[in-house]
Amino acid sequence: MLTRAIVRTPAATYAQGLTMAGLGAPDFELALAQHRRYVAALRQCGLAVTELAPDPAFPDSTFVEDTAVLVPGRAIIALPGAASRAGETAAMRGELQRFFDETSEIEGPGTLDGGDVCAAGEHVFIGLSARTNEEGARQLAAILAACGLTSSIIDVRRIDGLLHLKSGFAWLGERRLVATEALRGHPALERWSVSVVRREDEYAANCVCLEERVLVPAGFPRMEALVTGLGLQPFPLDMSEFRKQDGGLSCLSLRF
Ligand code: CIR
Repeated sequence: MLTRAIVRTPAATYAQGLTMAGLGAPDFELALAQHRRYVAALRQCGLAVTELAPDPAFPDSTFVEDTAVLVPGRAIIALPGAASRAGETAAMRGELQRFFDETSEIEGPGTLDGGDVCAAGEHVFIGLSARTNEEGARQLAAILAACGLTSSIIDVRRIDGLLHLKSGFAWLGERRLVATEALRGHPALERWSVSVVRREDEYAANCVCLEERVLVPAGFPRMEALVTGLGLQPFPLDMSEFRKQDGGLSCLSLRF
């Protein structure tokens, strides 16, 4: 059961971050308001939230999920694949050491973004992407195996529009997954119950399941209906200013 989350408030340099979305420049004040709402939602769902101060040296540092992979009892410090983001892990390492006795590190030449890692109970899906390479995935799989967790690889490098695996994929508890159309039929998903969303709803496949509630981006009624149909409760949040920077709901927090 998840009890805590770590977030980082967007910095004034937020608009200078990486993006391929082509949706225009983000409105910083609106991003701050959406972030406040996101933090409030995590608290409403029962999580104790640690809010880290903005770090203007790293425009993408609000996307804290990419800096680490958290499994019960262990924090694995990632090594983000984008050069401008690699330094984000230093501050997060110190923060996580307050909560985790055991830490591991992804080491070069491996690279790994937390956004490519989807923990689904005792199993972890690891995406290969433009940010996570085979060596990073191999190192993570070995660390997870030592923790008693199984893993499988999903290569999204040829899938247009997916920055990370979780840009189009999420765990909804038990054996339930939600995935974008392009991942339908992937061998790693056999024996899982996969709800497939249409390409136009792909952004909403990045959602966050917190027990019975599922944080979903606002504006995707088919996704809300899908969540309701699974007996869960959708909790829509406006994400427009994070989407402009290629960020999804899960990217804004580390949950453990
Ligand atoms: C980046 O390109 O790294 C950021 N602008 C967005 C990161 C989004 N993170 C995620 O999907 N886990």
